[in-house]
Amino acid sequence: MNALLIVDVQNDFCPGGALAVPEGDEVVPIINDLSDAFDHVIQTQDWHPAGHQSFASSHPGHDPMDEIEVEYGQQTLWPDHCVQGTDGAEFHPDLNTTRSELIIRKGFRPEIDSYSAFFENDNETPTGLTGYLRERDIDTLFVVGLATDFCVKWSALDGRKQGFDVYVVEEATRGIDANGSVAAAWEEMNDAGVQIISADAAKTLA
Ligand code: VGL
Ligand code: ZN
Repeated sequence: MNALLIVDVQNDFCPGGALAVPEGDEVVPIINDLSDAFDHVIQTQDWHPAGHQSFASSHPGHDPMDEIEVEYGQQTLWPDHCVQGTDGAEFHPDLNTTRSELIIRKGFRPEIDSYSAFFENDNETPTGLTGYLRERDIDTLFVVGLATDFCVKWSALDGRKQGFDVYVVEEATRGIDANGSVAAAWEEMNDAGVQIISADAAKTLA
């Protein structure tokens, strides 16, 4: 059984937002079209408390995109984004969310960032998604959304790690692309057995 997993299609990741992904809003109509084709739709929502550890503003002397060492390893620092309860954390207003059966919020622990829909960035704190999918007999995920090189990539890789079949719909994602990170992300996903397909192909498999 298949599900569409819509990753972080939120105002802050779209043009005009705090951590805007170039052309991030262009995925919205493509995703809406896909949502209609799938029997099951799941979303993630980046959902940080103010003062989150991943925010550069929490580390005096640091700027967004700096890397720092934290308890669980390297952490990229970001502009303040997707703060709980703010407009930036809301889904893009044109995203059709009515068919979403589950919305996983992530990144709400002040000291741990969370890119993946499955695990936080310590690689061990689960979001609960694996259990949810197994209990519902969902074995195949079609991943779309933002950003290709962070939350989409880590969700796809962890999906494979957890034993799911994973497709990423290429034109339904956009990336931040720091130093070629989008090209590297496609390669990493491909190497992990993630299948990269078009929206048309995804619809025929839905
Ligand atoms: C994301 C950086 C920080 C993402 C979330 O959705 O890809 N990237 N928080
Ligand atoms: Zn975030």
